[in-house]
Amino acid sequence: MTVTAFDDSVEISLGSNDTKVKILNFGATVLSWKVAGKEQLWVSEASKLDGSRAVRGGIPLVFPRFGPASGNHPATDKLPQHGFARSVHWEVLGQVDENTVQFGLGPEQLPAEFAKAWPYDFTLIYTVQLLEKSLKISLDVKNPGTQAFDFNVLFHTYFSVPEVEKIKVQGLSKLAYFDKVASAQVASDSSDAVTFNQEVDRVYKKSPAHIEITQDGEPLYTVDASNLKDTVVWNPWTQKAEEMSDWAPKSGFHQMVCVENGVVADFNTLQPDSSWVGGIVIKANM
Ligand code: TA6
Repeated sequence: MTVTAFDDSVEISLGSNDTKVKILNFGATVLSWKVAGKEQLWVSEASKLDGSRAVRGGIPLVFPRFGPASGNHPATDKLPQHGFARSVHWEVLGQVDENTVQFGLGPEQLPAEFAKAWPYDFTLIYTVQLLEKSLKISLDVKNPGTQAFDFNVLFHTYFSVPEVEKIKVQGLSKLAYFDKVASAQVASDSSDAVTFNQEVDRVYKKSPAHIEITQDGEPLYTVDASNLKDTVVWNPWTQKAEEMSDWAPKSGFHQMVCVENGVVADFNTLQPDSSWVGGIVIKANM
């Protein structure tokens, strides 16, 4: 096990078999997760990696708001889509143990526009642990201030897949979801899995903690969430991929699926002198 700190990132390596994870200090974004030399995450070839905008791919962190301004949440409506966490430089707090590193974020690291838009005292501790075939990530949100604040949080994971049209996301069947493509609430997902032959953008409220991404009946990935009650499933498909300037290759939506765990359907409210922690364990079934 080795942990190497670079100017712009930290890498945890399990050594000989090329199992490693690279986390950019910018956004504390997991940029690459290799298991036995095989990349598990999708990153756009046109993604900015210079801090000029959020990474398009990997595992961006959504905080403190999910989605665009809604007009009905003044405390976060002045923030950009998906909040600021993925678009600011985090502090590398250091190595917790041989395969675990931590990043921190507080008001002092926010650009003035974000600090003004969301003027709360907060501390975020982001922990990434690399195991043989899985990645364990958690976020600890602390409120050291005197004002309660609301927040959304989402681990916006872009999984790499051979061909999304052969993929099933299982564990969400029969559940209600909000279909962002149709802007409609769907009472129950009648199919036994989410499949992909068009744009999919769904928010499942109060979803199970265990989700599987399968191909031909075999799990490619399993996702286990803790203290994250909602799941987002997204594939932009052709038109949205065309519209995103940082999406390349344009056909790349065939090689990815986003299965994202968080608290997005409603806001968490964190009282002064309290904290909240949630996280995911994603496992590559190689
Ligand atoms: O998580 C799915 C989603 O909310 C989609 O609606 C789409 O907007 C995606 O996030 C990407 O958002 P971004 O701000 O990264 O372009």
